[in-house]
Amino acid sequence: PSIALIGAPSDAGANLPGTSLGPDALRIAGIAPALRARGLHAIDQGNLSGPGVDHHAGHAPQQGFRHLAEVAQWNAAVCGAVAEALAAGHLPLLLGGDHSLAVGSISAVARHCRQRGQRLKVLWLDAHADANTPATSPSGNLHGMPVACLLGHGPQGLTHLAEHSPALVPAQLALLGVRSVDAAEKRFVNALGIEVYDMRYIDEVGMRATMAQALYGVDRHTHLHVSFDLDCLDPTVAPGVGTPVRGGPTYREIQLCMEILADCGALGSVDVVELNPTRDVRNQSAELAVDLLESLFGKSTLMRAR
Ligand code: DIR
Ligand code: MN
Ligand code: MN
Ligand code: MN
Repeated sequence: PSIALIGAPSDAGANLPGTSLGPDALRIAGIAPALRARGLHAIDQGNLSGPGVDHHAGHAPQQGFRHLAEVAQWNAAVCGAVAEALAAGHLPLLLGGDHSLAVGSISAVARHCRQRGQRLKVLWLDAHADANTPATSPSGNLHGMPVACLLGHGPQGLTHLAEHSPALVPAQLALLGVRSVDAAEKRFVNALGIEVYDMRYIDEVGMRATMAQALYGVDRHTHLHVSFDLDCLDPTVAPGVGTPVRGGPTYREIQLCMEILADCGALGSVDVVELNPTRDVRNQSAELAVDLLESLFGKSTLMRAR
């Protein structure tokens, strides 16, 4: 299918300004030509528009979150654009923007799958569990809450984007690369029985066996959504993020992850989020993201017949 690149230049859900520059940094790193070089038809739809926020104003969280109105408005736009792309038969590739935008993107994907009776699996690649609720969040930043919102826990403006709530049930979701989880967030993740492959698991069993577990039951008829937070990567390879956490996958480990995802043949939609060019070094994290997306879309580093 054609790939629809949808830019969502928002930092309303983030802890810092700067993820609003993410879509253009990915374009400058050559995302569209890289996909075209793979023989794919990539259509850059440009950027959605939405409200800015003033991170310097130092607003304290209200009812547990910061900038909810702005985040909800961005997510409504993202949900609409992703739904439109799916309806047109395109594979939506959301260029974030902070990770709160995955609520809109995945709400649209979930509705699409529900309407077609198609199985959905969401793979969440992230250093964080993103499963805070307004009651548990230590920061009030909505980029720390999208998993909870998608599971029906959060403000109405983010839990009902595509009418049906919750958008997802825990069994449709797997978190991978996790190494920074707040205490109350950990209780929430465990209480809901969310599938988590944290860094210790990856260290102990290796990426290949981890991926086999995470993709158990995913076949070519499944819609696989990959929500890729760039802070999943070790900050030594991807410094351009707002909340870096040491101890992430190496370049080769995450590339293997992408190659295995490509091989499963079920990829249906993707988010690339949390790129913050103001924290980057000569756009290297954007270039790395493009490199990894090439792998996700089937580029093989070895001499395989693909
Ligand atoms: C932290 C950080 N758990 C929070 N979360 C981040 O603010 O809720 N998510 N950075 O991406
Ligand atoms: Mn503010
Ligand atoms: Mn995240
Ligand atoms: Mn993260």
